Amino acid sequence: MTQTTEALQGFAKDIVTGLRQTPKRLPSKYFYNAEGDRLFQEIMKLDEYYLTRSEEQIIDTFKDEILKEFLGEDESFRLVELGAGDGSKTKILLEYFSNQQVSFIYSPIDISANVLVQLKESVNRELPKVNVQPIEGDYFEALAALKENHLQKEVVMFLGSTIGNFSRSAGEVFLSKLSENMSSGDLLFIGFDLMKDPRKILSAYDDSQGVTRDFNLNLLQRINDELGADFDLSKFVHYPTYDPITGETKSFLVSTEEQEVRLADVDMVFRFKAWEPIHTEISQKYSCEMISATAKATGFKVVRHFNHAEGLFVDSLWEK
Ligand code: AVI
Repeated sequence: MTQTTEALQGFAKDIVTGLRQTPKRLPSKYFYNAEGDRLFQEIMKLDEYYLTRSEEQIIDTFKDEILKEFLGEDESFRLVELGAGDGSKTKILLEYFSNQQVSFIYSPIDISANVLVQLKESVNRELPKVNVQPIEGDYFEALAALKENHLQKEVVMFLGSTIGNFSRSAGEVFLSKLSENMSSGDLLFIGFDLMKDPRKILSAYDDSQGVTRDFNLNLLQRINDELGADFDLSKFVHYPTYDPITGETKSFLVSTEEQEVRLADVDMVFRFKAWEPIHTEISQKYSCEMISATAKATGFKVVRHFNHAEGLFVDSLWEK
């Protein structure tokens, strides 16, 4: 019997809701199953994907100035990281702070206990002097709990241009909620990918080895695996676009022919016209003016921008 969308939960509900929309869309947060995580690690090593290397360069170049800004007049702080992943960029800072005998606590927040256990183990192994206090749960709930028991300045880090995976308006809603859950004087250290040569941006999302294509298509494979669907991956093409006016990079999977796809577990069939797209991801690029306007609109004041040497990326420091 066909289920109503209301009766479905979580993954199934989001997928069905997205495929029922016109144009069809799928949430990019579902890229990150085990295979998606592996492919994203591969993407970060690609020549064309300049984002990770650029941010690493900023953090490494400015680590002493970043520390001065984080400390300000205070003697200690809590470094709260949203979505740390394997923490490779963060470890540059953790190592430097630890060598400088700074008093700080590192609190990565993640919804996955498994991610936190692995991260804590690797930081303990590589940097045994760092005091790691992971927090499992939703970002805003975790920040609200810290705010209630505010013992020292919090420095929230949101690296990697993850904010770019929200549209500008959704990003503003997210950052406003973040600001509501921080105290006056707390800091936000946030990575933005900058607008630049459109061809450079586009090739970062359309690499020559096809890793980003596989990353995008893996979402259909995940729906096959988890919802008993019969997407034929060879009948969809990966198609990224970049709009140099708005700074939006969008990724699509385009159906190469008219076809039907059945999601057996929810007993639903979705029809695709020839060349009908599914919008799977947004990767918003910013100008410095857009970053400042975003800070202002969401309850923050820009302290300073840490710029990449060739202007590819910026880590921006904001104060609540
Ligand atoms: C995680 N996020 C910032 C990446 C980005 O650049 O938007 C995800 C990604 N999508 C395709 N390549 C990388």
